Amino acid sequence: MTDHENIVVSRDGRVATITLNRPKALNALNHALMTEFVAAAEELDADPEVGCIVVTGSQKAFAAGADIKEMLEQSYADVYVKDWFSAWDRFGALRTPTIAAVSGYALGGGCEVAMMCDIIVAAESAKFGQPEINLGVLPGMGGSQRLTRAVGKAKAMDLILTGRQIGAEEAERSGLVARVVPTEELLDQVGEIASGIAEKSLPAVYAAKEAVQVALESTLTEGIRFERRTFMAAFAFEDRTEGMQAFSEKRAPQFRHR
Ligand code: CO8
Repeated sequence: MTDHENIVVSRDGRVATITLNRPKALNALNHALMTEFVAAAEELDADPEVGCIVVTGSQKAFAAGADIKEMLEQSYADVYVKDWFSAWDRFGALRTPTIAAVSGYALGGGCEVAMMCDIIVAAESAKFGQPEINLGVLPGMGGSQRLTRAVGKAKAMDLILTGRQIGAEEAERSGLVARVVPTEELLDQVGEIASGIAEKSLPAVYAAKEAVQVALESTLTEGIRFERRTFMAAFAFEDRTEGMQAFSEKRAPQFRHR
């Protein structure tokens, strides 16, 4: 993997980790970081030897938002012509499962990147918020949409209109995060979740992820139809035969596609 200035990419078996690495700016997401991050994520996504991608930051900050100092310099024409930050959409569209391991601040764009991931695991120290309202703007990387889908209108309006931060416990209670773990155990516990996912059958994982995403973007009837057809299509996977055979023979499955 090539050298990066704003991220660190590491591999442990079938699990890849992208660590945001702009400590002086609390991992604020500038254009250079986005470009490196999305390119690295797409490269990992295209590698069938990678079964799960973990995204993390430092203990103090997952990411404190888009880079405010960089944004300050931009005009409307600048951001419109450059389609500012649209590359993040490509990260949200990866097929490989992604887990955000959040410690410290996940604010603004930081919270939005965490929400682009499939699962958020929060350290007890995590703080989530959409403080853009305090800068005279609103969320711009999907926060008003993904947060509302994750936690519902009441809490989304509360967070987006007041700009207040919530801790890990409130975030879990609200449905924003999947699990809360002791801060010092964050990376170990996320590593275990990630390697567990990475050992499953890759086509089944891709299909399951896609089905959940369809739930967020379709009617119930369309979603059920998509799920049923995809479930039936899974009968064509060799790994499905192996999975069911292994169960019948009381042994662990040896998936071929993983
Ligand atoms: N951008 C740029 N620099 C930042 C950012 C940021 N978002 N956050 C922190 N920093 C810098 C600080 O300026 C400081 O740098 P320096 O030492 O050079 O002054 C350094 O990081 C350390 O920060 P603090 O001294 O402020 O640390 P504290 O522990 O006192 O405070 C906070 C931590 C509470 C996280 C505080 O830094 C803060 O409030 N940060 C800003 C949070 C914020 O408002 N985030 C939202 C940004 S807007 C956004 O994300 C919109 C995304 C949509 C873009 C869509 C484009 C189309």
